This record gives sequence, structure tokens and C-alpha cells, in this order.
Amino acid sequence: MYFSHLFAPTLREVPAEAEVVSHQLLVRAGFIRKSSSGVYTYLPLAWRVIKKISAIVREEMNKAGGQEILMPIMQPAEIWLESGRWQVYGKELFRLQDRHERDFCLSPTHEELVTDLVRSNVSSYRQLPLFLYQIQNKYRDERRPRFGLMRGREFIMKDLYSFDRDEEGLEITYRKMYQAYQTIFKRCGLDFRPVEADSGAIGGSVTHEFMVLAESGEAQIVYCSNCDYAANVEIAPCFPSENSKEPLQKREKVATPSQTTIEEVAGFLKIPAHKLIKTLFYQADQEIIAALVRGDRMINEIKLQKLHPALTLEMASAEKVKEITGCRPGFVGPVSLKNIKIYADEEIKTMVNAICGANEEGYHLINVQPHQDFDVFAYGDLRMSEAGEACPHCHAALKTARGIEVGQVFKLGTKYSKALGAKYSDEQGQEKFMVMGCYGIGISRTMASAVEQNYDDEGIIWPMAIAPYHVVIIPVSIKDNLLWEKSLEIYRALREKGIEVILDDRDERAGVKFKDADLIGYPIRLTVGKKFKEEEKIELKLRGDQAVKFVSTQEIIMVVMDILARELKY
Ligand code: 9G3
Repeated sequence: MYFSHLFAPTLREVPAEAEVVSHQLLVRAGFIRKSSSGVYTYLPLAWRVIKKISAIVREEMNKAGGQEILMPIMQPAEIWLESGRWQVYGKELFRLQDRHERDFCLSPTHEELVTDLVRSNVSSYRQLPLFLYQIQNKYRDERRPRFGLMRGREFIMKDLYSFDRDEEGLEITYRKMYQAYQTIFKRCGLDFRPVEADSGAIGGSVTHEFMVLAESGEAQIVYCSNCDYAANVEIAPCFPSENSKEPLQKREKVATPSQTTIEEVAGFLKIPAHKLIKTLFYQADQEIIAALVRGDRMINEIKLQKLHPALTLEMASAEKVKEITGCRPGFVGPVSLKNIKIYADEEIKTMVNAICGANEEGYHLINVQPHQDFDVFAYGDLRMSEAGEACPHCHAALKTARGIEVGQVFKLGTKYSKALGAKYSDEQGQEKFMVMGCYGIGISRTMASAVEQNYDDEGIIWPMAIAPYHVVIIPVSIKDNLLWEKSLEIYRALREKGIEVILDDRDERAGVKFKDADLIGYPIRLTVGKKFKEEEKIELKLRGDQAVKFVSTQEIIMVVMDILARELKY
């Protein structure tokens, strides 16, 4: 492809709303354009990357026994009513009606539809296991679409659904898919880690997320420095550390004028933050509950939701808090709280002479004794795991990292097969529910996370396997016939070998072409310039390296092919 023919409108300015590197670079380098909030067009460069990622995913899914299908994007409400999820997902589910006022939704995922398909077309144990997958657009009306392709309202997902005869079958399938995922992300050239994760509202028990490691990642993970334990902090268990034993002091109310945060109160009273009790109020469906963690800890809302099951759990508004406690959030505490369930982290149990809000504007209580001064409805592990925490497997110190979730594998069990009645008859003619699993990969998000992990000040540095093109050829001047003819010759020779190459045929200064090449991120750059005139040599530069090499014109095709062969083998 000649660069002048390529539809890759590059930009000097990035849109102000682009908060993350992948969003900025993909827009600037001419890969994507926004259509509406969280909805993007993939321009030719992006679509090539997407097709490469999809091809890798397809190959590995087929190898694992998957059969590709394509289900509708539009789904009837009936099956969602059957599973009970029509009510569970509120505004996040895009809903629409046809001309007869029948309800539909735009697919956020396909558990219901695929289960409906299988229940009416599979009836015997001989037809199982069955693995069906698709690569297709999904729709979720995110409250805050952000970060470009990271959290769009329309995105491309590979979703595979497995149907097994029993739990043992599911276990084998789950391992097979987990392995396939390892291969996929390795082949894509990404630095990633599978972690234990929370199964959320979807139900089911065992689940792993595949995280691309990147500073900008929204997910926080803990991993062991000694064994292979790794988990999303959302589910990583914490062991309460012992609080120091000291003689009990008499409770007092002290003035803490306008000191509302943990740091402010700790600084004002000259005590460490771990002596404080952090009191948080949540709206759990119709009920307000309170949750307590030590002042130096972070609350983990997923763990809280497990201790107090609710469909939705959100921080209560400041007005609600005032209604209940009589004051604003900065001065609240558990002492004398009435008619409200208090959940407390295990560490609260052993605190002595603690400090908390007095439920009175401008005051805190000191020397509070949790075992006698207030009633806890339930104690539990409610805090977020941190660096240095003991590994639940081997007790070595955990480390933390940030990641972008690009894949997730779930054991669903019989949740959907029971809800929709997907049964088969076994060897004895007995009716049994199919045992399901589901396995997703965010294809468009994988592209964005590859950028988050591989870039520098100049632009993107694509891993070879998913680069939109492998090579760019830059004649430093197209007006110089010798340079142009040689560039064209190399271009044709590379194309002949099936190598994906761009020839920058623009009548621009070499510097402009280098800048665009770095921005777009071709892995290999060949420059035909001064060194060609002097010594018949081509300059070869890898996007990720600083150094350049000079290769004779006779060898250049072989050298490029060698690099490709090396980089693309897995
Ligand atoms: C919805 C809406 C949002 C959702 C879901 C349903 C997330 C929903 C979880 C999954 C799990 C798996 C298949 C591939 C692997 C992952 N957000 N989830 O079910 F209606 Cl609005 O999608 N699905």
C-alpha cells in the first residue's frame, strides 16, 4: 500500500477528552474516530489490527474445539425474563421495541441466547461437550463511557460458551480454555497475567481474569513474590493484623473543628491513622447500612456486597448520611447509631482506644472500645488487599500491580441451563442439566491495551503479531529517481514475499515521514537515503530500538524475513 492511498488521517492535536494513552494515540495516528460517546469507527489501520487479533483468537478457539457461529445483535426480552436478568440490569441494558411494541435488547452478552439455541437443538449426551463461539459487537450503556476503546458502549468481544455433561467435563473444558487464553495473549505479544477474580452478578463460582499489565490499568492485582498466586484485589483475602494491646482509657468527646478526612483528624489529634475507625454508609437496595474499616485501610465493596447481599450497593449520598446521623460524613461514627446494620472488618474487633466521628458536627470520640461501645451486626473481611499482605497460599509478601482486563473465563455451572431448561439425556436415559462455562475476550480492548503497554513519546510500538503493517519504506526524497526506484523495488520484492508493507510515497521532508512512521508504530522501518547512494545500503530500524543497522540491498529482503520469522513464531 502506498501511504498516500491509505486512509489514516493523522492529527497533531488530540481531543481533550482523551485521558489515556491508547485513546490519544489511536486517534492521533489515524486508527479510530468517535461516532458518538463510547462508539467508534475502526479506520483501516485499526481494522487490520482487529483482524489480526481475531485471527489469532479464531485459530486458538478452533484448536480447542470451538465452532464459530454468529448470533443476532438483537435479542428478544423473553429469554432475559426467563433467566431473570431483564430486571437485574437496569439502564446498562440497551432496550428497544419493534413496531408491535415487543421488547428487545441490544446484546451485552449471549448466555441467554446461546442457551436457548442449545436447549432446542441438543438433547443427547452424544452431542456433548459442545463449544460455540462468535466474534461480534456487544452493547452496554455504560454510565460513563471513558478511555476510548477501553470502556466503550459498543465493543468487539469473542465469547465462547461451553456445554458439558457434568462438572468433570466442565473442569477439563475450563482448563483447555485457560490454556488457549495463555497462548492467545502470548501470541499477541502482550505481557499479561491470569488472576483469580470475582464472578459478579453473572453467578457461578470459579473465574479468572486475564490482565495486561499496564500502569494505566483500572484493575489492581496482587501477586505473590514466591509462588504463582495472583488475584484481583477485589477478591484477594486479607488476614487481620493484630492491633496493639494497651490499657483501656475512658471515652471522651473532643473538638476537631473542620477536620473531616482521616489524614486531617489523625494529624490534628497527633495519632496514627490506624487508630481511627473509618465509617462508611451504603445504600444497599432499599436499606442503608454502615461499614467500618480501620482508618489506614480501604473498604472493598465487593466483599461488603458478599456479606450483605444486595442487587445494587452504592455509597449513600451526603444527605442520606445526615438524615441518619444528624451530621455530615466527616464526623460520623458507629457509637449510638440506631436501627442500622453495622458491618465491620475483622481488624475492628481487636481495636482499643479507637477514634471515630461523634455524629456531631465538629467532634470526634476518642478511646472508643469496639467490643463494648457499639453493636456490630457482622464482622468479616471487608478491606482491600495491599502490598506486603501475606500470600494466602504460601504467606510470602504480596506485591501489587495494575492491569487491564482483556479476558475472563467463568465456570457457570447450571445457572443458565436450569433457568432456561437446557437438558440432555445421559447414557441411562436420565434427563440432566447441561453444565456451562463462558469465556470472553475483549478484542477491541486488547488492541487498546497493546498500545497502553507499548508506546513511547513518539507513538505506538506494535508487537509484530498484531501490527497493522510489518514494514514501512521511506525514500528520503521521492524526487530523487535513484532513491525512488530502489524503494519501489524493495517494496515490490517484500510484497512478493507476502510481507505487509507501506511505501511512504509522499513528497514530504524525511523528518515528517519519520514522525508519522513512529506515530503509527510499524515494527520495521527501512530508509532509502544517503547510505544507499554512497554504499548501496539500506537503513533498518526497529521501532522498539534506538540503534539503526545498514544492510546491503542484496540482503535486505532476507534480513526482514528473518526478523518476521523470529518475531512471529510462538
Ligand atoms: C448485561 C449487561 C452488562 C453485563 C452483563 C449483562 C457483564 C454480563 C458479565 C459477562 C460474562 C461473560 C460471555 C463471555 C465471557 C464473559 N456485564 N456481564 O453478563 F445485561 Cl447490561 O458478560 N459473558
